[in-house]
Amino acid sequence: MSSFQNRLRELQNRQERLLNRRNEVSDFYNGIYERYKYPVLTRDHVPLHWRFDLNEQRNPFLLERLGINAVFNPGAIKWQGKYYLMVRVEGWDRKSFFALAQSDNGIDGFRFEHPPILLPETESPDVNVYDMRLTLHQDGWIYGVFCTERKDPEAPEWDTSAAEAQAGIVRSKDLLHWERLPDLKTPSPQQRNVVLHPEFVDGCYAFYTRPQDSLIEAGRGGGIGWGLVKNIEQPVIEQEIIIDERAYHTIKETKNGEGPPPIKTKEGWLHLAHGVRNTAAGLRYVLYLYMTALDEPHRVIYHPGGYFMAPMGEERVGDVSNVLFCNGWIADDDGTVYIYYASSDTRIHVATSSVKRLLDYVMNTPPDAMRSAECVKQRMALIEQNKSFLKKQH
Ligand code: M1P
Repeated sequence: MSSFQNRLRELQNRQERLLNRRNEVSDFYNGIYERYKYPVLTRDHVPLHWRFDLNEQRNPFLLERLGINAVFNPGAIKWQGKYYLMVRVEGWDRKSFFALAQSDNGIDGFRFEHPPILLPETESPDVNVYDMRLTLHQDGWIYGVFCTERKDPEAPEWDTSAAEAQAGIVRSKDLLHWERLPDLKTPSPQQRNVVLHPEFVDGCYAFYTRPQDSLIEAGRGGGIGWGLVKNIEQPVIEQEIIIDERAYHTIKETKNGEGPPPIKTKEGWLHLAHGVRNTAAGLRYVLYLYMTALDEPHRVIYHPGGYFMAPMGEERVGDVSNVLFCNGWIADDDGTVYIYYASSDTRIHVATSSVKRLLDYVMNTPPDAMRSAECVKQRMALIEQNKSFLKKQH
């Protein structure tokens, strides 16, 4: 066997071991969710034939021709009994594309069984596309809302990083073939983290938005927004209101953004979002939950203080360190919730919980008291409540 063949065999075996590795609940405990020992997807899960030219004549050294830098920020959906992730796959060239990975149980065995998605374009070509949110809408379509980034047409020639982010929209009936609709128009100069609500509201399509002044800075864009669209084939939000504001000295001081489409529960719509604050080491992204009213999905009724999940251990390190980001979760028929989150823009993990536990968390965790003295009072109240229990134990 040639050294090309030996190396290839070794790579194939190594990848097969990775793809077949069973996942295990980790030692971490907070009662709210389980974390898992292994990421569900890394760049090493990407099929070898997407990266290497496997022809020995053309590629005698078995060089990786089109490498993959990272897989992260997937949309998620359970479809025909399988758990699907619409993964943001980023090449060595910094461009992202979408690819579907599927698993039978939602916690391991994720594989890319179809080639990358051929995303149709509008008359204004996308330079980069990423972070698709999948919504199975009441109208029967599966929608994918993603960020489309293009060079800012107003930027002077010397400025090679000014860009414009907007919400692109596609829809499908099978997750593989997608129809592109026009990009969403809103009153804001830029948009990211736009999510389609799964049900009609007042006969309209409803979107969670994140208005922003520039590519990185939310600026005057005050938080997670909301707006209605009459015609999804010409999607325009005329009026955008802020439903979950950024706030000083909180986990969402710098910016925030809606995660996946909310889960409908008997108590209200359960939302997962990310909050960002600045530190001496750069931006820190954590995840938080909140709940809105069933009849008014834009009206916040519960907002636990602090974060729900923050980067830990190896999650803290990656291409953009100190980041957890989530735009996909699945509420299963038995009430299990699979939360697919990415760490540090590098890899994808799963955490599991249940609708019941998440409701308990959201409805019974005190809100952010906003000042140290008030936070101490919250904690003293808890300590006080626990006194009688501790006495009984001794
Ligand atoms: O790098 C962290 C995240 O930054 C952006 O999120 P936001 O718009 O809230 O700043 C996104 O580009 C996201 O993809 C990325 O994970």
